Amino acid sequence: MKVVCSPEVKAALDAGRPVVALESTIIAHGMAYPANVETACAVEDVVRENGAVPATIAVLGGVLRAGLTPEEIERFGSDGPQIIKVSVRDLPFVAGKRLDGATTVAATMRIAAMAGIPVFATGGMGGVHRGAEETFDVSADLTEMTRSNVALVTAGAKAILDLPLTLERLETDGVPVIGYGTGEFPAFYSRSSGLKVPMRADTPEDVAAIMRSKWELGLVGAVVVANPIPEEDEIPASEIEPVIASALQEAARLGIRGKDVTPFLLGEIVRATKGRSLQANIALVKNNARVAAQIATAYAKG
Ligand code: PSU
Ligand code: MN
Repeated sequence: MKVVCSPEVKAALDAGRPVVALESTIIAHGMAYPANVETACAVEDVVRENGAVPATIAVLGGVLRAGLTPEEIERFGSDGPQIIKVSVRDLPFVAGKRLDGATTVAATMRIAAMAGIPVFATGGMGGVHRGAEETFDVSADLTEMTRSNVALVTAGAKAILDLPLTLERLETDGVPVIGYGTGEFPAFYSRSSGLKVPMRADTPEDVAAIMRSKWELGLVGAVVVANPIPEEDEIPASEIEPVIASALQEAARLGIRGKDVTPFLLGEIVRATKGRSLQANIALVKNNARVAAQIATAYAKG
């Protein structure tokens, strides 16, 4: 199966110019309409302003696509949760049944790798959920990081997760986790988590060199670039933690399971913070898009 690239994405890839992959679950399931569409378009603009071509990835009518039109982004945003959230497990279903699908980090990484796009910006990657020792809830994003050669720029991992266990799993899987301009693993809404990153890089060129070395060594899989939310947009951990705790309680009370867990928790947090967490989320995605475009540019120079 081939990935169908937009003419702009195809031209950039053919010419060896920088491209940044973007996911679509964040559009359909991660934010409400119309903030989701505004953010998706603003993020594409940030990628362009920083010298790269944005490739928003999704499945349309069963076709794997890289680079959506503004009309397609508008439709994904307004149809929202009606569009199937597609992780790697769901790809054969939506492709086989010719359906639309909003791709998670895992599915987007796979499609980006198939298309030859080595850099991908998201908000926050999935990881090991709190209580995973009972629920076994570990995002397929982590599994895919052992399979697809893509650098993922993420604001650390969402504070709804178990961050120490997420880092342990990445260590076991041999996935480099690079603190970008920081020695600490960022916690999505907050810059700090109290957890150290195993390595640090301060420039796009340093990250590009690490990516090249990983793949030249024949090591398969992702490089995680943990990029903290800008200071002016962060929500201190002490403020967000009680909100997360009550969202987790509510999820348990309602028996939310499987792929519904992450969208449910994000929605609860937006409601409880009266939109402040949404502002933080938008700011960090844009910041990740900027850094990803700079890394893609450095990597393309070879
Ligand atoms: N980060 C966000 N918003 C999101 C997600 C991440 O800021 O909506 C999505 C991503 O698509 C990620 C997914 O891959 O949540 C993880 O879902 P799960 O835990 O079910 O694997
Ligand atoms: Mn899960």
